[in-house]
Amino acid sequence: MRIDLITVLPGLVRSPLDHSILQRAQDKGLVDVRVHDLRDWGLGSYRQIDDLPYGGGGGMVLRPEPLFACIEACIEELQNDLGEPYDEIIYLTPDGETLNQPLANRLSLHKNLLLIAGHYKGIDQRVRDTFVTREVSIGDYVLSGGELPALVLIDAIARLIPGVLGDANSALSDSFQDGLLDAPAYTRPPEFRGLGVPPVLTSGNHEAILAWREEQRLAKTQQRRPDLFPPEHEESVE
Ligand code: 6GU
Repeated sequence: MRIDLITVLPGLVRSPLDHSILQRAQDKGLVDVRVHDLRDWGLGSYRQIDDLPYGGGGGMVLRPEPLFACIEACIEELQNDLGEPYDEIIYLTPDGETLNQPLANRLSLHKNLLLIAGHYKGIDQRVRDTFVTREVSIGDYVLSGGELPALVLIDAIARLIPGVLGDANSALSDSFQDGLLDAPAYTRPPEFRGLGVPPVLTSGNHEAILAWREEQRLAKTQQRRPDLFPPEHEESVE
């Protein structure tokens, strides 16, 4: 999958992309993330990218010219590299649809995504009207910019791409993947500071272990997330 990310803070997004699962996904050639600095398309000798909002109010708005130029350059570069268009151009914004597992699943099936991380008071509406095909929020709280949400979205998508995770099954057994929270996990030692491990897990009885985990998942979901209960299995890919 090819993911282009437009940001005014390229340094902020670099480190998470260069570690752990996301790094491995890129090293394996399964995900190709390219970060584009909007400032490169800024206006004049000050490379201006933002301005005061028409109609007043606080904060700054990203101007349309640098974003139009950057987005059009990305579209052209993708066409030159792969001969393909973006499947989605996604603007990260608190007023977008809330990210959940079914949406991550759906987006992970695409080949080419362009993500736009806004900043300040947002971006000029004409950019949204012209290019953006989907607007995504990562939850009902306000962050300072779209960079962290873009990284959250990239992580949620990349780990679903076949071959990215070591264990082919582990993405499927995640909390939320089938609408239930995950069961408790234990590892060695079997006793630590007087704290034991549920005997079933060391019993060697695989059927009993599966039954125990299912029981734990149901109980935890009912207790912590009654809004998810009963789980809607049909919704997992949509
Ligand atoms: Cl996508 N952007 C910002 N600035 N804040 C958020 C968000 C996005 N999602 C939740 N809060």
